[in-house]
Amino acid sequence: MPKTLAYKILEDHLLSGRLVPGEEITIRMDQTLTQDATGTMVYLQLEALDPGRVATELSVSYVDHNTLQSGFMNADDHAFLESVAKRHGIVFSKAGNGICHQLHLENFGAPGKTLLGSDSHTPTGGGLGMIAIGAGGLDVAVAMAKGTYSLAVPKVLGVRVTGALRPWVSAKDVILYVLQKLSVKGGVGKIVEYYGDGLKALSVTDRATITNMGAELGATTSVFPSDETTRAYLAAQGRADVWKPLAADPGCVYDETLDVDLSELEPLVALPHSPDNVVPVREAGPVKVDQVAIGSCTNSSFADLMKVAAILKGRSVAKDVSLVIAPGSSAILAKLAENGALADLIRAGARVIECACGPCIGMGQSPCSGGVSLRTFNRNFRGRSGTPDAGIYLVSPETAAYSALSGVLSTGFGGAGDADGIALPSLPAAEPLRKNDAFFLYDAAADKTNTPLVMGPNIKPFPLNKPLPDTLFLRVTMKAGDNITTDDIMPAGTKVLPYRSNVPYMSNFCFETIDTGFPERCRTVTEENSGYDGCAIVGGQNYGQGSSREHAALAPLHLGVRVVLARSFARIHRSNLINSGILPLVFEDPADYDRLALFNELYFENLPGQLRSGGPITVRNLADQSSFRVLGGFSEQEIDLLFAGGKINLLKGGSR
Ligand code: MIC
Ligand code: SF4
Repeated sequence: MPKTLAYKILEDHLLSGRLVPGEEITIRMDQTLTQDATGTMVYLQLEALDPGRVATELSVSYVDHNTLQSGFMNADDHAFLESVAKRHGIVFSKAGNGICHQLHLENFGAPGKTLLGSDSHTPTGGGLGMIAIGAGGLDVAVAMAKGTYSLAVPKVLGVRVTGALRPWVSAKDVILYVLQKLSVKGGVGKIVEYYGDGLKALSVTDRATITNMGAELGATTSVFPSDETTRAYLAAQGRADVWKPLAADPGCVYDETLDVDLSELEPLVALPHSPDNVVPVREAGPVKVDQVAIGSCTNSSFADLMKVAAILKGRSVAKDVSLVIAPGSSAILAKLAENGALADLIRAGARVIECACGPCIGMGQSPCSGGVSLRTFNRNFRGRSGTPDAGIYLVSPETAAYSALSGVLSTGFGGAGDADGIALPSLPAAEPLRKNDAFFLYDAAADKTNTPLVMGPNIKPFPLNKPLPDTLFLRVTMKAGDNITTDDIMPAGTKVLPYRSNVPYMSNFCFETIDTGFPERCRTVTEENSGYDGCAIVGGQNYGQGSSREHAALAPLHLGVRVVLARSFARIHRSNLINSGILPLVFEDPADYDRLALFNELYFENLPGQLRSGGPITVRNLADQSSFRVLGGFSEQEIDLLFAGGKINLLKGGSR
């Protein structure tokens, strides 16, 4: 039977299970990546698993999130990460080298390979024809130790691409269009596979913009074929040897399909505060702009920044606009410096900052109070920029640069740009970028496990759960709404992000942007003699969407959360909860969500029996002595994890 490209790559890596949607499979992981904000936990967990050299073909540890170093914490973390890399044969990318996904695409991604990353935008690699999946840190640690990863087989959604993009319309508009059509929940349980004639007009970095932001669809990953365009990109990187042609079998059948005619697209914008809140720029109304930020793993490629430089060249950023640009990698920045485009950016009034995540994760460049910031990034969740009442608009680099000049949200599309004498450059599909080996440390020597770990005082052990008891008596300490993000559960930004290695400290900020009382309420529940076994969180639909940060499970675990009840869960967060031994349970009747309130007391009886039976689980609400039912939908492997109180306990033999 003809197969989709996604299933062909999965089949090639299949170790156990059947490729049937919903069934659990285990696949071989060729590569892993980590970044520093999730990486310290990943590597503490890896050390707990006591491995030798990593079992993957290649593992890379990037430093890109916590590069402000406003105290000793980050530099200590970087030293720790470097020491772990040496011990286990992991490539280390130093701070300043760039953003993990951009760097991985440039230097290590290869068609047909599998990649697991402790960051939700790992699917960027799908632009090169990889199956690249974002996961919680512990899953990545296990992939490094054992070279494997287990997941429920996703369905495949085929996106047929035809036509060609018009000037001032680019890859960002393609994915914004897909988000408009499918929403932030539209990709859940699916791999998004692109095919069709229109692909030849999209470069690898365009494709990577699209697969990157497929994360915002909630998709497991997104993938493009590997074709002549891929070959040209890899050849330009001096890596033609890793190229191979890959495509879906002709006549394969997709579970769902979507058509995108590139010629029909126009510049789009995601309005605050969700990436799927998409309208055409021309319909967004007059929006006066305070800040424009260009960069992030979505839109910081050489081609993106060359377009920006061409738009800005010889002009000035509007007087009341602050324009900030963070290139995706040091190789890109070096090339912009060498060809003079950097001078065009600076002369136009751009603040060119370090090659790192920076403003995308709220590390600096927060907009002014109530400000409007146009960003080429992938997420515009409320508060993520560091300014709670700012409005973040997601746009393409072309729209961002043009708006920086005009001072209002606007586009050169439809003649206006050309009328202003701005001609967009015609760029080759791939431009050679010289790898910047000054920023990479390779330590491939066989056994370095006696290299000492460098652990600063901010690095604290990660919390461990207890094995599943027979009964649970819990108190509801949080009732949250729909689409709660992991930025809501465990905020980032300059105040909190530097403490990623210190879960006890971080947990003081849990749910801070929604309800500052949460940590304290949990503490009264977990104090001795309270009579409770712990806390429960109640959430709406798509609970835990967004980032892969495991801290959104570890901080609640530290605060005593044993169960999260929601209308539905986002994939990575659900796994992170299970890996931490916290039960993610879905209301059988969604209306039961409305019947629950803060401080309700919930009683679970015969939990092991109920879990093993695979059927609905009954919960008693002591507030009115009513009962309701929730569903786990757990695989055998997940049940074992929950019984043991989490993955580390299970792997260390703590199962009951
Ligand atoms: C993000 O974009 O939210 C992050 C920061 O890159 C996260 C990872 C993290 O929280 O460390 C992600 O997307 O997974
Ligand atoms: Fe970094 Fe932003 Fe990309 Fe996350 S989305 S990896 S914070 S650039």
